[in-house]
Amino acid sequence: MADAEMKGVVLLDLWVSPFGQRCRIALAEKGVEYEYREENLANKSALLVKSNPVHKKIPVLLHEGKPVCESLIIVQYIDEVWSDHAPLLPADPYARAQARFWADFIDKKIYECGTRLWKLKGEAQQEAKKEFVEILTLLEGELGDKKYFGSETFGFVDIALIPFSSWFYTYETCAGLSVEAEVPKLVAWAKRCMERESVAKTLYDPHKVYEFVLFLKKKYGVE
Ligand SMILES: N[C@@H](CCC(=O)N[C@@H](CS)C(=O)NCC(=O)O)C(=O)O
Ligand SMILES: *[C@@H]1O[C@H](CO)[C@@H](O)[C@H](O)[C@H]1NC(C)=O
Repeated sequence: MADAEMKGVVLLDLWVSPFGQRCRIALAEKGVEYEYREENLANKSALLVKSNPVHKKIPVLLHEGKPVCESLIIVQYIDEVWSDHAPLLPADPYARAQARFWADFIDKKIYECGTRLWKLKGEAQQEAKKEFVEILTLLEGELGDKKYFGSETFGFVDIALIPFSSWFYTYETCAGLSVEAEVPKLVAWAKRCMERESVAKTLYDPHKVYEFVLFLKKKYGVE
């Protein structure tokens, strides 16, 4: 392994990945310096394959040569290692369990349902749309009138969800949906998150994300 990988922090990532963006936001919140390495998923680096032999997916965080995989696990690892900065997870065990529950809910639901919104057509797409609104409504209910999911402080659940906000435009355009009309409080929360430097400098223009999805549509032969 090269010297740079044995020392410090390296992130194997892909610009548009909401999973990778979670890690970038967490590293920025903690003020960690790291080397960002863009992967080409059509031709993965030997380091990626060696570091994540099970899934062979980005993101991977290399800390002093040791790989950590899976974005939510990486964010929790970052929280534990750089514990001298403001915590991302609450201290109370019950509150931690709740935060993990919602992050897990986001993981199980948003990406998969969102993918159906741009990949499918007709009735299947309508079904996905109904489900997507239900998912967002549940999340909006959990947010309630709080500033962030972690009440006054930006934290774990916010980090799990916010990268998907730059995909909302794509979902809306592909499926004929207005996220703001359905869940206005959630959209207001996303705007609040965007005021944080860690988020603003990590997320991409929703139109750029849409262009990327158009490229994916071509690749998968979706109309
Ligand atoms: N559950 C994983 C998901 C990561 C993931 O889906 N990564 C995608 C890019 S967004 C990937 O590397 N795909 C490459 C492949 O499947 O070959 C996480 O949270 O880190
Ligand atoms: C894949 O990447 C390797 C190393 O970065 C390079 O040498 C090789 O030519 C690439 N293969 C293709 C098919 O692009």
